Amino acid sequence: MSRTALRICPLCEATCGLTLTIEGTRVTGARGDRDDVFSRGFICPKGASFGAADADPDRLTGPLVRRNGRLQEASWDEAFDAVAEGLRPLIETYGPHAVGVVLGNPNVHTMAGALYPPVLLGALGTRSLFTASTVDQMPKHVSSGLLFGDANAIPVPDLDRTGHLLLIGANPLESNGSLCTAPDFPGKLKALRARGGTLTVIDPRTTRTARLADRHLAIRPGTDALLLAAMTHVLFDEKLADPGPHLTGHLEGLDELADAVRDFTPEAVSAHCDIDAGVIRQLARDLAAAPTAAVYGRIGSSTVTFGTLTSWLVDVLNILTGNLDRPGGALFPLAATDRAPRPATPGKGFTLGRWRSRVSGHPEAKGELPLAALAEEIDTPGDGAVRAVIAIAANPVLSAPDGDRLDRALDSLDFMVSVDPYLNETSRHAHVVLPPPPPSRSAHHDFAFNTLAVRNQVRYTRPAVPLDEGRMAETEILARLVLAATGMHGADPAAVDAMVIDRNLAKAVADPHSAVHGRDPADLAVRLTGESGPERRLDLMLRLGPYGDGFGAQPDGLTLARLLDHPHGIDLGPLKPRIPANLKTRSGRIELLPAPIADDLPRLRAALDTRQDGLVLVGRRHLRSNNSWMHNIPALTGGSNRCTLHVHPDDAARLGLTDGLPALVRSAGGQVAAPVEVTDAVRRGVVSLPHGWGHDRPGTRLTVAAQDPGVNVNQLLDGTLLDPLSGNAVLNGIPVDVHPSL
Ligand SMILES: Nc1nc2c(c(=O)[nH]1)N[C@H]1C(S)=C(S)[C@@H](COP(=O)(O)OP(=O)(O)OC[C@H]3O[C@@H](n4cnc5c(=O)[nH]c(N)nc54)[C@H](O)[C@@H]3O)O[C@H]1N2
Ligand SMILES: Nc1nc2c(c(=O)[nH]1)N[C@H]1C(S)=C(S)[C@@H](COP(=O)(O)OP(=O)(O)OC[C@H]3O[C@@H](n4cnc5c(=O)[nH]c(N)nc54)[C@H](O)[C@@H]3O)O[C@H]1N2
Ligand code: SF4
Ligand SMILES: [Mo]
Repeated sequence: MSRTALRICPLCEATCGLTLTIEGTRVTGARGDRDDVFSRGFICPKGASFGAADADPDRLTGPLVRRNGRLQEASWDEAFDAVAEGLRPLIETYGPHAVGVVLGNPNVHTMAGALYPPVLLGALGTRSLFTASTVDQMPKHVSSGLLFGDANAIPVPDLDRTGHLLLIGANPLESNGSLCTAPDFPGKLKALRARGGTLTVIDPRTTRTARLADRHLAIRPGTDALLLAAMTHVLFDEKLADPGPHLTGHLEGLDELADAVRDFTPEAVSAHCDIDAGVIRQLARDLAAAPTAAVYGRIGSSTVTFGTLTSWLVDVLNILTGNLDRPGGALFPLAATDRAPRPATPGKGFTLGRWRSRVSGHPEAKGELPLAALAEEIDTPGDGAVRAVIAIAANPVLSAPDGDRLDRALDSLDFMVSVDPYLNETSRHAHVVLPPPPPSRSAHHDFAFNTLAVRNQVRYTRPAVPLDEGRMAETEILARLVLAATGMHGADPAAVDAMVIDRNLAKAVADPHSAVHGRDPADLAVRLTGESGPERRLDLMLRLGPYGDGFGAQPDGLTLARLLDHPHGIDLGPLKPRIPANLKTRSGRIELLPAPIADDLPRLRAALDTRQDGLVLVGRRHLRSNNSWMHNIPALTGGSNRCTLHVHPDDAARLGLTDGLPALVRSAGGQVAAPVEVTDAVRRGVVSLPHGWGHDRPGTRLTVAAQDPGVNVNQLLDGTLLDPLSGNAVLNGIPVDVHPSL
């Protein structure tokens, strides 16, 4: 007998609703949920392989503890005993900064990852926080922090209503979108064109997204900041800059901005970007002339030398063309678990560099140090060295620069715990591995992605399949980890949720803007519903959120119970303007030319005087991949999803490279050898390797991935190439030379 259950897909940022077919306890099929209020039945090959990913026989089924040098099966109690015994003495001797917390990408795809790491960090008090953000979107957080005073205020393109989309360094036809949660991104781009809108794609590769565009400009990698600065220049120069009545009065520094971009004429940047000056002018004019438009940049605009400047310029263009915070432009979502809006008041602003990393003196950004600096923080001896690592859903040995060095560094730790379903390149170094259950066994709500979604909506799915005997929910694993790491080992994990609830209720009743101001927190706590601590925490956030019932203040408002009555979700409407209420800068306005940006502009100006003509490397993603951890699913591997070096035919001829034969790629940071794939999908002067490969290290349990391991592109990096403002690793536009490999 088979049955069906709903489950929001956790495999990428699109958050599609899936209908799973389940036989016994096994997921045997997955299709798009046509009634899902947001995804309306969309599904991609990864979502369709949910069952295969869920039932991967290589997933760990219980905790592992290192004994006499070898990882061995253990009970949960033994595992948490080992965590407490491993961590506490180190913290007591060396202090909290000796514990590095490493948070990987799937934390934004699980409820556990949203609810517990903040508690862990707060209780530990460590400054040694390293996350996937600094190999990804930290430049966007920094530019948003500086512009709007809130690092998490990230405008998203209003895909369903815009008339003109300028897409920079993103390939949503493979990635399904990022910092822009939109199920069926491909369909939305087609719909944009069908309604007469324009799609422009800026990408050194002729991606599937580029092929869909009206205009594709194969820019020279790493030069987008120059291009966007020149477009900004044109807007001022041709008197096209017009933020619109809705933003006027909320802006600071417009004249200073005009001055700051004066040198960046289209003629000055053209040769660097390899884009005709006339085309650059036209891009700016078209953007200004479009009735509605949105500029949107992702990985290719972020993981580059000028990542923060590029991210800043993306929103500068949205602002100057009047498109920020208006329908059809780029707007700020308002998620159901966001804080309820309140009257606009100046905020605390956003500060960078409140402390610095020990070895290289990198400034912190958003409380984080660069993931690229993790290895040196471990392997450089001295006071303040990282001696223990708590890794949650992270595989930095493959995803961060110089995996070989990090490999050795992790191996030298006094203690390491990994919360990971796999024994992989990173978790193999752990003293304790705590495996979460497969996704079918977990409840799901998108705390992070709803704040980035192109439509306000809320959905929650309970576990599709009950937990198997002997398994522990990831929420409980993380709650117990919090206790074990903070000297409360053995306490009831429910106490962690109760503590958070009490704290948040105490804050809410003391807040004059809260719907529950002045009420009795104990009375509110008993009104929370939910089968578990995490559910009660979700209930609390929903009820105090912008659409919430305010514990009775808005009787029709949102509660967990009401959400459970709507298994396909609740639509909360299209994105709405939010400025100025959401601004948290000290001035209470959008700060167009913040000091750290102004201070970084000379670096960009200097780039005008340095021509780089050599070969550079960029990355790429494949629709059936997911960073480093889905190469173990047979249904998703093979075909074109391979770790090959894309080389343009002219470059192949010039460099003596042959399709199918290996090439040696060398950079200042290292070298790798990979088979050549000659293709005009990449422009001249640029080669491309995907990331997340290199599954040939011993001591892992990735049977399928190890058969076709590929190479780790991040071995080309030594961790020194960073965007200075954000500490983000430079992963695109790396100078390389390429030779046939003998
Ligand atoms: N050269 C290059 N490098 C890159 C990139 C690039 O474009 N080019 N992209 C970067 C980007 S954008 C990112 S986000 C990072 C990603 O890098 P990481 O943050 O390291 O993420 P993944 O590679 O996805 O590895 C995720 C880990 O989480 C585990 N995992 C999977 N599901 C779960 C779960 O439900 N719970 C737990 N606890 N663990 C789980 C997996 O087994 C794996 O070990 O890589 C970055 N690295
Ligand atoms: N199938 C699949 N989906 C994924 C992932 C995955 O690994 N596989 N990873 C997920 C994650 S963690 C993230 S962060 C998102 C990322 O989502 P996207 O940002 O859409 O990621 P990519 O597909 O890497 O697209 C980046 C594009 O930037 C281009 N590029 C490189 N350098 C430059 C440059 O200097 N300038 C410009 N203009 N373009 C450049 C590359 O050629 C590439 O086409 O995808 C998510 N979705
Ligand atoms: S697009 Fe993303 S969320 Fe949707 S089914 Fe595919 S992997 Fe899952
Ligand atoms: Mo990412």
